[in-house]
Amino acid sequence: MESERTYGLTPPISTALPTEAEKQSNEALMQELHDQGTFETAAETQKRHQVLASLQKITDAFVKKVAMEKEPNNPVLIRDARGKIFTYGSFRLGVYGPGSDIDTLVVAPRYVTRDDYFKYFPEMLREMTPPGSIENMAVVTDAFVPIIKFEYSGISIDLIFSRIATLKQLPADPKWNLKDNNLLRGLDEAELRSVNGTRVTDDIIGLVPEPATFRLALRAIKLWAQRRAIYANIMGFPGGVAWAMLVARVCQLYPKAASAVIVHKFFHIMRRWPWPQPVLLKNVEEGPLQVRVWNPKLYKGDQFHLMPIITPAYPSMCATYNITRSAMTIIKQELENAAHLTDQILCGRRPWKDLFVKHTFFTQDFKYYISVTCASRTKEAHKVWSGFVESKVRVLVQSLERHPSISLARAFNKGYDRVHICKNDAEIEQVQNGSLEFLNKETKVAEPKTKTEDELSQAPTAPAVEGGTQENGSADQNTSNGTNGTSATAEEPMEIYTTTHYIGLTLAEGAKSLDLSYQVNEFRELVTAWDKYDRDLNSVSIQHVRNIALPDDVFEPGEVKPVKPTKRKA
Ligand code: 3AT
Ligand code: MN
Ligand code: MN
Repeated sequence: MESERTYGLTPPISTALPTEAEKQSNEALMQELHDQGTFETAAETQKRHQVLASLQKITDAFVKKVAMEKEPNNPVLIRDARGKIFTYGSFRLGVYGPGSDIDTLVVAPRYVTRDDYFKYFPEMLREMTPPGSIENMAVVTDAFVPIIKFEYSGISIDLIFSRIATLKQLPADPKWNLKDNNLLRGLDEAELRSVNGTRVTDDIIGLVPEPATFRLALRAIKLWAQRRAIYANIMGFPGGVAWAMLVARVCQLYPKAASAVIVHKFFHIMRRWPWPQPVLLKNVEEGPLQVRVWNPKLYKGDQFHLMPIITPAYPSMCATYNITRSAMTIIKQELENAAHLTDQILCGRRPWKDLFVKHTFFTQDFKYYISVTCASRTKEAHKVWSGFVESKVRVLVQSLERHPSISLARAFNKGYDRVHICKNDAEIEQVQNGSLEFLNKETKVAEPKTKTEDELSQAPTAPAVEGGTQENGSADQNTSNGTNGTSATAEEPMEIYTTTHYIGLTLAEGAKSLDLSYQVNEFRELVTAWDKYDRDLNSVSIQHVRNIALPDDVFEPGEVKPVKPTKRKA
């Protein structure tokens, strides 16, 4: 018998091997995930590996170039100069699909700085690849994690960088990795964040008993969470890393189980999880740096995490620090529903596809919505502005859920990007305030293709939302905010870019009216106080939207838009 390693902080719940029925259910799950298009072809995967091999070559050349520049009289150092690429994200976890990017980290010896990376890497990418194969490059030097984004032969690449300050030469051993905490010594915050992605994913893989079982189960959980619109770190839901850690924990508890069983147990374990007790894959490590490690006993802030899921690699952090109270309510409900569904699925009474049914955020879940529309006059300005506003929507959600008349505020997991063609300032102003009258018909809205089985929405019977001091049910009084400084040429049609986020509201029992002016104004002040906010280019508008007034493009073919209830019951 092989020696059995224990994974995780507690002994397994069961070490049972899969039964025949479970093996069959597992086959069915695999088939369903194929049918749902979550796997790419072997040829596409091979292309990814070619792209990575090419990036490794460029990385070596880049390090050598810097070595020659900085140590011209050190031929040995130049001869042995090399870099190394690592991946993180869905590719590293082995759960990538046809549209996934490759999240890649470039690691270099200590004399190579981030400035060198941004100075040389973009041009070397173009020089060392076939003409035209690198497209849409964006170099973002001042981001939280500085990054070069591009497409290489049609594959999106997120390329980040860190040097290793303790090493003048990277080891040639192909097994060399970033696990050793001492490699973090001397790195700045951006470098620490950059190596963290790889260190965390590597640790997660190393902490599950059967990586292949883990991957298939995680694919299922990811697809479920995406379809239920509860997969979005930025909106206050768990992101890819957090879902991966939850699945990994369940794998530790059932080390021999098939993926189908892991999925089933996942819902049962997680719906009963005694939050705020953290989900940990191993004991939180101390390390060589003067950095904070998640510890609610030491740090008051860490006590506020509602559903703490802690990254294993030093320095451990809470991957779910931004989960809101409403998000937690929704996640628990979804776990509960899925637990019952998978009870049926595992015993063969329902098919796996029932687990992956799309959410009903726009068709059924709410009668009242808040829309947050940010607008810009140029594509470039919009990228920056919409990114910032997106990162703050969760703050508005949190302030809405504290409102006495609101029991639940739920942000949709992503915003809707639209392009509008306006002929004059009046039209621009309407667009800035959320009008879709001047929509460029070419506008594509990013929504994953999903099978839908929606029924007609129920006739809503909640109390009317009154604007309080507002008129027309609009929460936005100062509608011309940010538009004052400019005047568009009357003749030339102008493109206006908008992104709209929708927040669904459930009113508290007995709530009679809904005055959100305080929350709305506070949010508007927060985002427009940003030092990169440019009132000539950017604007933001927050509106009430009734379910029956939702725009058509949030509905997919086959979905039924809510209609005004008729007096009679059908
Ligand atoms: P896809 O298959 O690419 O859709 P993924 O899990 O790889 O799924 P991403 O490429 O968006 O997702 O992210 C990969 C990792 O990059 C996850 C997280 O560690 C890091 N990351 C992504 N976005 C952010 C962000 N805004 N802030 C901090 N870290 C981020
Ligand atoms: Mn990715
Ligand atoms: Mn990415």
